[in-house]
Amino acid sequence: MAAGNDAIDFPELDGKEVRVGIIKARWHEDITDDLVAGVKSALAECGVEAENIVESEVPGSFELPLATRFLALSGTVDVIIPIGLLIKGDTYHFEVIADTVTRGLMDVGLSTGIPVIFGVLTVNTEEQAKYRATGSNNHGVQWGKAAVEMALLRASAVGQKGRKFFLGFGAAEEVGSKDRKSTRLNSS
Ligand code: RBF
Repeated sequence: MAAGNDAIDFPELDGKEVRVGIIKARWHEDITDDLVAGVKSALAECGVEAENIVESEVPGSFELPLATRFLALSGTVDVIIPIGLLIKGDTYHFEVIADTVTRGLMDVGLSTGIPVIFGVLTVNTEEQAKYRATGSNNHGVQWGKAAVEMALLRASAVGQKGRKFFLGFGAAEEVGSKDRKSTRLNSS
């Protein structure tokens, strides 16, 4: 069974107008840095401009959901990739926060409409984490591609930069500001 970066294929992705937010948790930073590098290589492959990538960081994975929400509400990015690594330790920390962080990140995407990619590795050992953060199995690569795909999906669904309006999935039609206004009024 295909796994890791071979698990799915991605279509051709044109990211030249996509703005991406990356938020890295500093716990296990040598490994989260590798994941960020994987993300950036995929973004470059998709044509995302370096100047359209916003990077910030938080102490640990527990802080990712709120930081992601702040960035989503800022309106400065089209998609966010929160990156963290939770490794099972001697305490119940992992059990207590893994699901919560996951749910928190999902909630931000659903409540703001800004796509949020799940860039948190939840593993038993550091060795498992390294395997998933290096070489051809660097999961950051598929997170970067997933981010561009979801940003383009959002653009086609709800428009971007005020030039389009919602028509459901597929190609949104470009409309002028006058049309936008009347569309909004009619639907209210
Ligand atoms: N943050 C992570 O991103 N990954 C971890 O594996 C991790 N393990 C932790 C283990 C313990 C016992 C504690 C107290 C915190 C840990 N954190 C970890 C940090 C956590 O996500 C958060 O930054 C801090 O609890 C401060 O809110």
